[in-house]
Amino acid sequence: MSRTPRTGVARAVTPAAGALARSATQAAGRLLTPPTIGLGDVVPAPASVRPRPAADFVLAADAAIRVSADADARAVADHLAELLRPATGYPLPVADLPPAPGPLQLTLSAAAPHGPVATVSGDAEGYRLDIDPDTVRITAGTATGLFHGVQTLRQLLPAAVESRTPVAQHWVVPGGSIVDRPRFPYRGAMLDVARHFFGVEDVCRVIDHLARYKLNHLHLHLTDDQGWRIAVDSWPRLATVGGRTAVGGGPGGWYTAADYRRIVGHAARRHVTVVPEVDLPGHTNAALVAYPELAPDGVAPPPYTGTEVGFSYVDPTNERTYDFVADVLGELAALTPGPWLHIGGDEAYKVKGAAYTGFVERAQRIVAGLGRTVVGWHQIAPAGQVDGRVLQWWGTDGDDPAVAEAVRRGARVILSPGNHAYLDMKYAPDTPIGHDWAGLIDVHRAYHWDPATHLTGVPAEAVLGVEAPLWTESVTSLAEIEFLLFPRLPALAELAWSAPSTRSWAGLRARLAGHGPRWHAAGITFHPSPEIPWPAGPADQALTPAADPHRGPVPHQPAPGRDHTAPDTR
Ligand code: TNX
Repeated sequence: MSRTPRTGVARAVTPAAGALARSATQAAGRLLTPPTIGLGDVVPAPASVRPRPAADFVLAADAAIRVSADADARAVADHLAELLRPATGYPLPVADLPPAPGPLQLTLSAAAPHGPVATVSGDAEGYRLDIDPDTVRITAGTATGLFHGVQTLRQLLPAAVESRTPVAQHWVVPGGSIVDRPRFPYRGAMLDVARHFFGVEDVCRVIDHLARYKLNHLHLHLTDDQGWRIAVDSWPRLATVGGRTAVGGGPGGWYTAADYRRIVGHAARRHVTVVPEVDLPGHTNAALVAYPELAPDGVAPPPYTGTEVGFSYVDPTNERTYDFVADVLGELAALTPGPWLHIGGDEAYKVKGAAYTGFVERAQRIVAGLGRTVVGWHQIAPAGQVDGRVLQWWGTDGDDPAVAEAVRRGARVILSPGNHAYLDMKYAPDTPIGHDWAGLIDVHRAYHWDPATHLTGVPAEAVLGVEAPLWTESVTSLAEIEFLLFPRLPALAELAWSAPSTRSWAGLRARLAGHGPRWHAAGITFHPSPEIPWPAGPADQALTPAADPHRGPVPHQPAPGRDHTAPDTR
């Protein structure tokens, strides 16, 4: 059971409100639909786009989806059907290929994707999309590639496809071919569920947002001073005591094993891997409240609901601490199918020198012993190398000799530069929530850096990818999460997916503009950044996000004066 009083309240929707939301969504879908969608209007920008203007495809009411006879591919076909059914109202039955080919085809092929950019071998995530008047065909070597192809197809349909209720619409897909594959294998976002807790439904919706933009990792920051968010059977008070607090004194909450499995399962069906983080040895006040024996003085500290960092730590000289680390990571590993375990390691200001590196090295060995790959914030760089270890760099100055040295010893790097990728930074001085310690990050700033060359002494081969962290000291609702994610998350996703030769700021601005109506139709709150030329529309349709009738109203309606709105047409 998730402790999510907020989302519980938001679901109480009256029939009248539901009807209103439905008609508002339909109206917005009709009015905001851009007149035409080009084959290249995709975010992230595909590797190769070849339009064939006379070859548009129109989805018919009796269309069927045909898929290679493979369980994972079939799941992708079912996902496509589920995406298209609500707005089209079409039945879209799914069946195996062959015998009947059908107008929508998802084909697994060892040779795919083939085409001008498919010369790189081992590309497990690439796909090919061919659209002609009779067929839409997605071909890929893996179900993951098919899934990414489906997300591209979704973006090529009119924005009203995002409606959760039927819309009268000509469902046209522009003709031509796309061949696509990612630049970096690790493309992610982080959600801090420790400073404020977000329930399973909210996390699943964030996963959906990642999947739209071909991000394939969700890092969950599960523990911090203000709250412990995952049940641990062998140390039960971590959740039942340590989970009861949050920044600002709210009720907190935690995930049971079943909750966490639901998140992991939802992510897996969207080809997203969950990366759980237990932040150690600092950021542990909530754990110490639950188990004072781990504290250096053995005394329980008061619960913490402020936003300072760096004051708490588990005792690195106490063997019991390592029992705790091994038990917690062991249970988490058992619940987590993905290869990564994140041990934090940031801002442990009171554990210095050899005490710190010694602690990290033991934690790294525990992770290795569980058969997993360790990830840590870049502060762990001075600790000894273990096979495959990954440093998540969150600095703001690309000269970091300790990280460069760790890379020379074999570490790989995930880039989360604080001044480009931190989604908790404000867009502008008047952004109502967020921080500014790493600067203001508008869409241009989020987009203007190159992961392959950003860190001195860290070659492109050592860069696993990009992750955009969202810390939630100032974030209390799903609408606020979305406001900080959109439109920056799609911009960062493009940096991680698209080759530099295929993308540009001018192109991104134009393509993001076309996504505003999609977000509106999907009920996604976003920041109407003045950098983006959002399509014009009647003023009243631009002011509130369309509520999704199946979710209830948008959980947090913006307070007066707050700028949590759908596209601004000024
Ligand atoms: C730094 S980035 C932190 C977090 C804060 C964040 C706020 C990192 C590894 N540590 O504890 O939430 O700044 O922006």
